Amino acid sequence: MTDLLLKYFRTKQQEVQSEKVYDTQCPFCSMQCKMQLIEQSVVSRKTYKTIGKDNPTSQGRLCIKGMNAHQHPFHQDRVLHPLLKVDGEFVRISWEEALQYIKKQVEEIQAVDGHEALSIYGSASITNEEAYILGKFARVGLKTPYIDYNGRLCMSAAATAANQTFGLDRGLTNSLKEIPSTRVIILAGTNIAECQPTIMPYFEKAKENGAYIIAIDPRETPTTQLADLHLKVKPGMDAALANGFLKVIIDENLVDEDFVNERATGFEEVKDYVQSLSLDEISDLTGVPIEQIRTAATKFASEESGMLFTARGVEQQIDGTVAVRNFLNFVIATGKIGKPYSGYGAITGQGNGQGAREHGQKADQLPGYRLIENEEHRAHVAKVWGIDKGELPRKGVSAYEMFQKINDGEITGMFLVCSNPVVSNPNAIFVKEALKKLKFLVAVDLFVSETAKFADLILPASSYLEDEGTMTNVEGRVTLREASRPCPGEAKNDWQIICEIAKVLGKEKYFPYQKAEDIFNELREASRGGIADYYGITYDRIRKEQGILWPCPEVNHQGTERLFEHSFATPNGKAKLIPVSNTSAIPKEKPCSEYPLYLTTGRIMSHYLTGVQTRKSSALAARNFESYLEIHPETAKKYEIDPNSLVAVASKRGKITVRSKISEKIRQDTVFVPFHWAEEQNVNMLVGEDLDPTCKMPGFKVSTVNIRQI
Ligand SMILES: Nc1nc2c(c(=O)[nH]1)N[C@H]1C(S)=C(S)[C@@H](COP(=O)(O)OP(=O)(O)OC[C@H]3O[C@@H](n4cnc5c(=O)[nH]c(N)nc54)[C@H](O)[C@@H]3O)O[C@H]1N2
Ligand SMILES: Nc1nc2c(c(=O)[nH]1)N[C@H]1C(S)=C(S)[C@@H](COP(=O)(O)OP(=O)(O)OC[C@H]3O[C@@H](n4cnc5c(=O)[nH]c(N)nc54)[C@H](O)[C@@H]3O)O[C@H]1N2
Ligand code: SF4
Ligand SMILES: [Mo]
Repeated sequence: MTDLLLKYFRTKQQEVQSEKVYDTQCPFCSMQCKMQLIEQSVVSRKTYKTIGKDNPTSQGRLCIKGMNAHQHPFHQDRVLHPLLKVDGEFVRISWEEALQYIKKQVEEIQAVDGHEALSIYGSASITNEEAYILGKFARVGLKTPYIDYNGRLCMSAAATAANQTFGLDRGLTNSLKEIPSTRVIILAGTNIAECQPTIMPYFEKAKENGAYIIAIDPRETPTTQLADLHLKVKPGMDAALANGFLKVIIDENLVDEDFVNERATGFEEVKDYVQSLSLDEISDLTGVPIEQIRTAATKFASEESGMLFTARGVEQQIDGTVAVRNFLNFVIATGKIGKPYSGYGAITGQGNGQGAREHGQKADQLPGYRLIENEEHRAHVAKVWGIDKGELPRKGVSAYEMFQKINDGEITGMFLVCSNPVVSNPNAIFVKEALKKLKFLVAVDLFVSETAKFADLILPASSYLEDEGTMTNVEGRVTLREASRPCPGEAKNDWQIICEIAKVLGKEKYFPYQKAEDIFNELREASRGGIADYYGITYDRIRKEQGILWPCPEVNHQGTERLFEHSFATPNGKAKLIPVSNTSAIPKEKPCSEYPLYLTTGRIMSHYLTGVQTRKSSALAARNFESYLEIHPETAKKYEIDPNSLVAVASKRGKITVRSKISEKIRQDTVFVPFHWAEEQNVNMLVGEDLDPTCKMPGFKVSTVNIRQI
């Protein structure tokens, strides 16, 4: 090619090359990192990349999931049109046909099975506006009590514990910027390094500043590597471990008596119970040496400031509520809350894990963290919604219990929005069989997920790039994600879809919104005066102030960075302690001759939840393309498992096949399998159906299994 020709092409390329930058927010975890999508048009092709953008929470950082987040929305498997199942195959239909089909099915079910036969299964990955109208649609549009969401499997234990102890549940009691100045940190059952990677610098700074870090996890992880002390607890034994901590500080006179007397009730009962226990017994139960229990407890109690964090390791247990409460007993007994650099945090999981549990898609809740069984709360919300409070249904049941009701024939129709329960619920084989019994299942999703496959109708949803709305991040900071792109094909925003369904059902007067902000403004009113009060927050303020931490009751209120400085949110203003037994009310599975090993489950850095999105991302899928079994070398030897070999892992409920990954990082009595894969690698086929009696959290973190090399 001549120089002249080359020059011609170069100029031509420069001519058509353009770059557009869109502000957005990561669709994945609770950090809600702000980022920018950069679209470059080169000749006839568009390319995309994602970079971080400065903000008070993630400070411009991104992890590998954020950097590759744009890959799944552009994937060729995106659902772009409504799909109706005809003779077992999905066929494209128009929106008009889809809506008429829904109308017919809903009316038929309501006539034959009653209003309570319809249900909604929502999500904490949708915006506050969407969570809010999903709750309203269930109660006003469908008149059913049956709505719950995937956050039940996620934050419910910590939320219940915080509500009971403090009278208020906001994941972190302090903003993240206090972490670097604290003196001692306990990380209990949280793997922040892989699950909220951009939070790590706050903890690394704390360490540089001399903080002592204690991790509690049955496995060594990139998070426990940061710790000065790692308590390799036996799965499911956190409540007992916290009793050990309490016992040590009571025996060694390290209780903050002034704080306890002034700010709490119930300590004497805790003290009486704990004094009846022995550290030997606790050490036996937990598998943690007495010396380590003592060091952890005395360090935390004797320093000037301290922060304790829990996540799903402690919470996803059938005693999750009380396990968290016992750590809260310890935080209060040591006076480490309500003051600078001291506090508690349940590290939120999903992008809107915080906001989606505040505005009414939980079975027992109304917006603003109001309760559906409280007459005053009902009256407030009914007024905002323009209905009589007697018309509001009562409380429904939890996520997993809805599948039990489906199985029993009580629920015959379901709207599923932004979740994949066939992979994420415990006892997955049962869930799948139950779903097949539904007369009518609509799945609103980006893809034909493992659950959407069972749907009668799939509706194409918008991705984070196409949907505007607020997301409340890990700090309790209400952030605004702007839409960057138009919806592809005939996809629509989740809130639009709900409004259109409401309209064909003749309920349009309750759903008159033109844009997400209209919904937010109603949400502000509905939450006004409630616990999670968003009234003072507006889109304009969020844009100007880079997010606002709730509660924010007035438009001139600056938001709340640190909670409980003067009092707790309980009726008497005091934190409420309760004694927690070493062992749960419902016995957890114990290793036996047939199922000799503990199985615990969780996450890895490169994949997200059931993997529907990240398995569609070439860059992320390339890092980990299949599931695995983490197993100690001694255990592998005992069960004759070779490295990188296929292993059948079975519990009394089912069997999966995964590849062995031999590692000294895990306890010898425990194996670990991540839950990001489906079908024959769906680890939830092994997990049991017992639920925490209070919050209905499944016991994802403890099952018992046997293993066999294939
Ligand atoms: N990469 C990635 N990041 C994510 C997600 C993801 O899927 N992938 N999901 C997001 C969501 S929704 C959530 S909820 C969060 C979850 O965040 P985390 O709760 O931090 O994640 P997990 O891996 O489920 O569990 C944390 C740790 O608990 C440990 N553990 C297991 N059993 C026990 C036990 O009995 N006691 C104690 N103390 N520890 C135990 C596990 O070994 C694991 O290291 O992450 C969010 N971020
Ligand atoms: N064994 C085990 N099981 C667990 C856990 C565990 O630690 N161990 N953790 C539990 C936890 S903490 C959680 S949070 C749950 C999560 O469980 P799920 O809610 O089932 O998880 P996702 O994979 O996020 O499912 C989201 C679905 O919505 C689609 N989607 C994404 N964005 C949108 C959107 O904007 N609109 C719509 N309509 N659809 C969208 C995705 O394609 C995907 O199919 O899993 C729980 N299950
Ligand atoms: S996955 Fe979480 S930490 Fe990673 S970029 Fe997204 S929001 Fe940030
Ligand atoms: Mo979660």
